[in-house]
Amino acid sequence: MTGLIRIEDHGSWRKLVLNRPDKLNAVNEAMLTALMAALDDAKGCRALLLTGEGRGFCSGQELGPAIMPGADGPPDLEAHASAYHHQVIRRIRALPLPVVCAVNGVAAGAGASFALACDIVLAARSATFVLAFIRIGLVPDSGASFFLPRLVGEARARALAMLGEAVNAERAEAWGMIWRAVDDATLQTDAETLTARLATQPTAALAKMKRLFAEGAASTLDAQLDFEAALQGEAGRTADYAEGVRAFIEKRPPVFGGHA
Ligand code: T3D
Repeated sequence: MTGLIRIEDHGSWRKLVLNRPDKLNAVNEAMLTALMAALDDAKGCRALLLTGEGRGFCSGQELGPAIMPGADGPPDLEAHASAYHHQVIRRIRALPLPVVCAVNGVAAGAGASFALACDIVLAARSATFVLAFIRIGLVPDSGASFFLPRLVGEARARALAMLGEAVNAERAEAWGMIWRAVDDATLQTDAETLTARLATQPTAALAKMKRLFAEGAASTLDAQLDFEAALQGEAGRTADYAEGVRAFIEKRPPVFGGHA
C-alpha cells in the first residue's frame, strides 16, 4: 500500500514506512492518523519494523498552519499532542509484539520520540537524533522526557533536551540510547533480518516482556517480583514454552508458533 504510511507485508511481520521524504517525513494529522491505523492493524503480526523513506527518518511535527498561532490565538498543543503524537506512542508501547525501528536519517522532535518508544532501535551511522523541541520554544513530548533519562541518564537527557544538539548514531549507541549503529548500506537489510528473526520467536513471551518492562519503569522490586511470577505462570502455560523445552531436550532448534 502507498500513501503517507507505506505498508509492506512480509507474512508474519510487517514494515511501516513513513512516506513523506520531501519533508524528511514530518508528521501531520493525516500522517499520524494513518500511522495509528497501521499500528492498530498490525496486532495480528508477530513483529513490526518502523522506518522512513528518503534521507530522514522523521523530522517531528510538521511546522505549518495546523500548529501556528492564528487570528484565534495560539494553537492548543495539549489537545493536539494528546490526540495524535501521544496516541502513536501509546500504540507502539501497547502492541503485543516487538517493534523494531530503523532510523535511516535525522530523527528530530517527536520523530526522535517515536524511535525511542520502539523496542529495538537500529540507526544508520549517518543518522542523528535531535531533541529539536527547544529550538522552537517547546518542551520534549511524545514520551521523550520519559524515555531519554531512562536510556541515557539524567545528565545527558537534560543537556540534549536543553541544548537541542544533535547526537550521531555511534554516540547514541555508546550512550545506550539505541541498540546498534550500523552501516547506511546495510541498515534496511539488518533491520529486516532482525524483525524477521523476532517474528519466529515466542510472541506471547515477547508481549509479556513488554508489559514487564512497562510496569518495571514505575514499580518496586517486591511488586515487580510478583508481576514477573504471574507472567511467568502465564508463559509457562503456552505452547511455545512446551516447544522450547521439548526442542532443547531433543537437541533441535525450536519452532515457535507465536501467540499461545
Ligand atoms: O503539534 C504538537 O502537538 C506539538 C508537538 C510537537 C512535537 C515536535 O516534533 S516539535 C519539533 C518539530 N520539528 C522540528 O522542529 C525540526 C524542524 N526541522 C529541522 O530542524 C531540520 O529540518 C532538520 C534538523 C530535521 C534537518 O535539517 P536538514 O538541513 O537536513 O534539512 P532541511 O533542509 O531543514 O529540511 C528538508 C526539507 O524538509 C525542507 O523543505 P524544503 O525547504 O526543501 O521545501 C524543510 O523545510 C522540510 N522540513 C524539515 N522538517 C520539517 C520540514 N517541514 C515541515 N516541518 C518539519 N518539522
